[in-house]
Amino acid sequence: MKVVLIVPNFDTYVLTPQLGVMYLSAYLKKYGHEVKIIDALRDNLSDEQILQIAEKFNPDGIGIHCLSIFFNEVIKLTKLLKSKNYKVFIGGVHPTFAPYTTLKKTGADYVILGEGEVPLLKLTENNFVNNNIQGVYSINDLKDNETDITGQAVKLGEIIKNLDEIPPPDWEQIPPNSYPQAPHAVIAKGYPIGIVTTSRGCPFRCSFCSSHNFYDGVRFRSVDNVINEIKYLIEKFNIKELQFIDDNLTLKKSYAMEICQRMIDENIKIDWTPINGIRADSLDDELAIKMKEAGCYLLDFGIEAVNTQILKNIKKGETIERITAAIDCAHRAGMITIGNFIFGLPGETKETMEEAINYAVNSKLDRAGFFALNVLPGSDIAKQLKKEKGIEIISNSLFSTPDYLVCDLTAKDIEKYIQKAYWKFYFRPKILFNVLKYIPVRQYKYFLKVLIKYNIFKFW
Ligand code: B12
Ligand code: SF4
Repeated sequence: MKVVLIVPNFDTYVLTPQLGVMYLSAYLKKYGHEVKIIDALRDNLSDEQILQIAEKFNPDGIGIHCLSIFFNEVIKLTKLLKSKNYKVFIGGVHPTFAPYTTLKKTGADYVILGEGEVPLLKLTENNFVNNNIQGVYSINDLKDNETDITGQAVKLGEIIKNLDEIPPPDWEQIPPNSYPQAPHAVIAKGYPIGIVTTSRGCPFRCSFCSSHNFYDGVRFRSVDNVINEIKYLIEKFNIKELQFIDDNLTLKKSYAMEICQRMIDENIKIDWTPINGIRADSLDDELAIKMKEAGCYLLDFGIEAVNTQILKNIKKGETIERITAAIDCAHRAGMITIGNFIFGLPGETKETMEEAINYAVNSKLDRAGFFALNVLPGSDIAKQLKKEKGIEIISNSLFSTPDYLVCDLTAKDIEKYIQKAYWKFYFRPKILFNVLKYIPVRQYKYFLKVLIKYNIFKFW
């Protein structure tokens, strides 16, 4: 069978390879199917250009990757592809948590829920006819976003328990050096950048996040498997930076220590960072020093809130004292530290936002990100909004403004405090100098785009 997998185009300042579609491509190829990945975001393609490329490949089925933020683009693209009578299926986080709405609004043939490897292979091998494949639904199979037509809760696709059985992502199709600009977080030390995940899932239950509802627990790849992939990326694609995108690379200290030790022992010399952020729980001096020795130059912490009651409200399972201790460890080990805060969480007030700003300014953080709460489909906050107010969440704003209010503040209040936070944090000579020092000239355009998106030039 011939399958096209599409990463849609949308307005963003972040551009990195999508690991999910590369895994799907590699998995389908393992079973003898032909796959073409079209990254319309990287290539800035219009829907018509996507269609032209797809038509040339003459696929039997077309899959679209979908996050909530570009759901509107997915609607338009699917309608165009369906007008040409292609079999279209949509996968990723958004359809997983909003399957019925996705099918209804797009007119796609199927949504594929959860991890896509197994259900997509089954659907492909069945000539794109769904004979009760777990996690695959058409509009006729569903009653709403949570239940199927028989009243049963919708099921996610079958998973591959042993992650080592999934072949390495299909980097050949979208090599790291074809993503020269606007990487994750704008500031990176070296190019090209390789992206790796060592695990899938997260055992925590933060109420603003959907990860724990997408994955059932955590699975780790073997250390050998991860190390081989890193070596492959360096040898084959000459990557100069490595970004781990796990939900939490340091979840299991012994595992993180082993990855670092193997990088040291095998003389793998590369700058790297767990760019999605780590939790503070497992970071101590021993691990921080080992990470630094293995090449880690930056640690990003999901702090979210400073106020004890808010941390409890969001079920973060961490105290601000523990977070501060972890930042101190990273700082002592000589790594750049970033802290990310969310404004507008349940229980937020002007005082608690002020508390967070003061914490950030007085901490050892080198950089900080302040984001408005965006309620993500699949998160516990979204479920609560649905239950209490009947609101069906479509989250597609950019974290500079809240999309749904879950505290007693207005959107304007939250936006204002975000601007204030950025001003107070960054307009200090030492911090400003340190940030500018790390931005390569070619990234200035994107850096400016970020500042504008977050309204940093609007004065408090
Ligand atoms: C790495 C990451 C990033 C990176 C890389 C993004 C990229 N290019 O992929 C960066 C930092 C750039 C990023 C940015 C954003 N991200 Co992000 N990100 C993640 C993270 C931590 C891991 C994603 C990943 O690669 N997982 C590993 C791969 C293997 O899994 P996967 O992508 O989900 O793919 C599997 C399935 O989803 C499915 N699947 C996926 N696509 C398709 C397509 C088809 C046809 C099929 C059948 C199946 C299928 O099969 C895949 C293999 O099993 C997730 C959280 C998480 N744990 O998933 C958040 C997450 C996906 N991001 C999220 C968000 C909100 C964003 C932003 C919108 C933030 C912003 N406002 O700027 C942007 C969007 C930018 C973009 N270009 O997509 C949310 C999405 C929520 C939602 N409902 O859509 C998540 C879930 C985090 C969360 N808070 O809950 N992100
Ligand atoms: S925010 Fe991080 S720690 Fe919390 S549930 Fe999501 S991935 Fe896990």
